[in-house]
Amino acid sequence: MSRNLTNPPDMPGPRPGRPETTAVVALGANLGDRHGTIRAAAERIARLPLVSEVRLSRLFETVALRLDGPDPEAPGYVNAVALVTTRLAPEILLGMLHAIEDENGRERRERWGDRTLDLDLIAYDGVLSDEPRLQLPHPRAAERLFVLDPWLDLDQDAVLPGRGRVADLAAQLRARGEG
Ligand code: A4P
Ligand code: MG
Repeated sequence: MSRNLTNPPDMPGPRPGRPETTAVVALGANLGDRHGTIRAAAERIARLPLVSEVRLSRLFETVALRLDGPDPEAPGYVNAVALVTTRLAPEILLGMLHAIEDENGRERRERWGDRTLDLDLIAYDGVLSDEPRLQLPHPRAAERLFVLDPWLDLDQDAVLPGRGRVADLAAQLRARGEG
């Protein structure tokens, strides 16, 4: 086959790619070195391809929420939120978050059971999704102070898409004695 190198065929231009957006990731751990695991997970997220910045909130001590309610007898959680600037598509980002959970010895035995690391995608830009594999925003985020408080720590003006201001959601939960 001969090639005309003086007049090469049109090459595709650089792929336009996806614009940078902010993803909100909730981190939780109630087994092992909880603080160390959360900080290491945030650093690991920062090293993912197409992630340019990660801002980690302070770490919050919280009571374990079980399927039947809060359980002060269960190992307590450390929770945090990270604001992730990324060009990864949300489903790809969630797949990578699951891989980081696995690297940290996450076992999926029982729903809402004890865990070395849980990484949930709380929101991705304003995207709404009802897919069981990727619900956006996270369907239980609005009822959880262990998500809303660390998010507010990073951004007092945060908005949960479709649900409203995070500060208002947190105040409503506190007024009802929930969360
Ligand atoms: N999935 C769908 N949408 C999402 C999303 N936006 N982010 C799917 C993350 N995952 C999403 O998740 C179960 C399935 O949800 C996955 O297949 C995923 O594709 P999982 O992490 O394997 O299981 P899980 O975490 O036990 O279940 P679930 O229902 O996601 O639990 P939650 O809501 O994450 O709650 N108490 C305190 N104090 N702090 C905590 O952080 N966390 C939980 C877990 C319970 N109690 C807690 C805490
Ligand atoms: Mg989870």
